[in-house]
Amino acid sequence: MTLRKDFLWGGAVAAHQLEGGWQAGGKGVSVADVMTVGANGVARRITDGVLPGENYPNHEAIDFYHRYKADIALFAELGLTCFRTSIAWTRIFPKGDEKVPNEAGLQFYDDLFDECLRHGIAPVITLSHFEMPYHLVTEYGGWRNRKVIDFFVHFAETVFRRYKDKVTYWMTFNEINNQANYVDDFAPFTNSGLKFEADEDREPVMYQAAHYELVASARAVKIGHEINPDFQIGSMIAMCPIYPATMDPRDIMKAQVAMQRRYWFSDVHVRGHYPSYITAYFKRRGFTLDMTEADRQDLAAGTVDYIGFSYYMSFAVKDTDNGAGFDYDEAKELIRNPYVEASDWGWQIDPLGLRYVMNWFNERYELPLFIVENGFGAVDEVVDGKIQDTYRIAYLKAHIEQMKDAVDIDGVELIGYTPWGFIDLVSAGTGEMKKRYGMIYVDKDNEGNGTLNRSKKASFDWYQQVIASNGEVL
Ligand code: P53
Repeated sequence: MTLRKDFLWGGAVAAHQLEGGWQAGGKGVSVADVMTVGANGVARRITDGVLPGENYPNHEAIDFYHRYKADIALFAELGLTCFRTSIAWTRIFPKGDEKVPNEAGLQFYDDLFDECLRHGIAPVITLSHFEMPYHLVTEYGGWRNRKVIDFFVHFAETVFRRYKDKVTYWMTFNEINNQANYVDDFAPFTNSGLKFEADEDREPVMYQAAHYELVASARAVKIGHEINPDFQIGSMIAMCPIYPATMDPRDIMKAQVAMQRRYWFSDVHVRGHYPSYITAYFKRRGFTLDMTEADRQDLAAGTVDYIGFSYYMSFAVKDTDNGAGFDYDEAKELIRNPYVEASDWGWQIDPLGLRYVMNWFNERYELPLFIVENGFGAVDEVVDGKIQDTYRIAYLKAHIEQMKDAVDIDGVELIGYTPWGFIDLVSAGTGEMKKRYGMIYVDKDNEGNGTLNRSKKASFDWYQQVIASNGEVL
């Protein structure tokens, strides 16, 4: 048997993408609540607060807030041994800067985790998954403000204490490195609650926000370990490896720089200090960031226990500036890789890349890995009452095969695998329901119409036997 006996087979979601109940139980407005629905190739708009007449898909999402008991029974039938979700910060601290938490919000997650545990499903919890309190954006400028560190640490400490006997696996910031693309509005806002002035130099603002988040993450890790030494607290990195377009040494160098710009975040999480290539870059660009000696001590004292990461696709880059500094602009310089297929949304499907990145992480950090997202966003059609999502099964099967090779052939230590959106939910990038990842279908469309009924797709039956055989039967 390739995978360890206690391998965690799960599914992954995030609070704002499935719960709905955006004002239930005293919940506050989060950044996800002010994002409208987009479409394939059409960005979601970020509105000035919640405005009448707009379609905000996260407000209701798939109404998991009211349906979680029946849903978890279905997750148990699927055979999950873990369930990755997040705690909506705004249920616990509706505005983010309160001293006293909202009891109704805390109780909701007590009930949810109890329900999971009753079914033998371990909750795996992300503290901040694209859903910070909107009040922290309007009053403090989001993570550009150092004060937000204390608010986050207070939130982390509150939930660590409350759920210390119910949750073992935690992650601090979901895909903290998405904001390496600071040119588009999406990632800076969802990661860090950043909104920019028209003429503002965005890049140093992103680095400053990321620094505060890394300090907050490290402080949370340290406190978490004090509250329960058994806690496993990980990073969460969006891993899209960036390949060189050719064997031209300039392309190789360009790809290396691109990887540095996208993955220095995990260096800090794991090693507890900044890598020299990034401090040299700050110096060269003249970025003077607010980083104190106390911050450096915090970073060193709160390194992560494992690497949680998402893997959907790979990127490729070509050197187009003839080596003039090999600087890299994530939003502009990526090219289409002709060796791999792409999804309808242009995400380049690359199963072997999963084995490649598992080796990359293992070589660099020698920490256990946890694949906390992987999946295929596609349009599903009901034929004779059932969705035959063979394309999704093919995607997941190909990735699980590579994951097993990384364990078996390359000796990588792997904790678990939680495919993304295994129950259909609102897409983060586009706000659509149509971009589905699920093994469980949810009857709802982009306009918000539908019964919200749940039903099993063909991939449900397939994944059930994958889990039952601990990955032997694919
Ligand atoms: P959607 C970009 C690149 C890789 C992962 O994404 C990303 C994103 C943001 O769109 O997000 C993660 O829904 C994220 C989830 C998200 C999922 O991937 O845009 O952690 O919240 O839903 C899939 O298709």
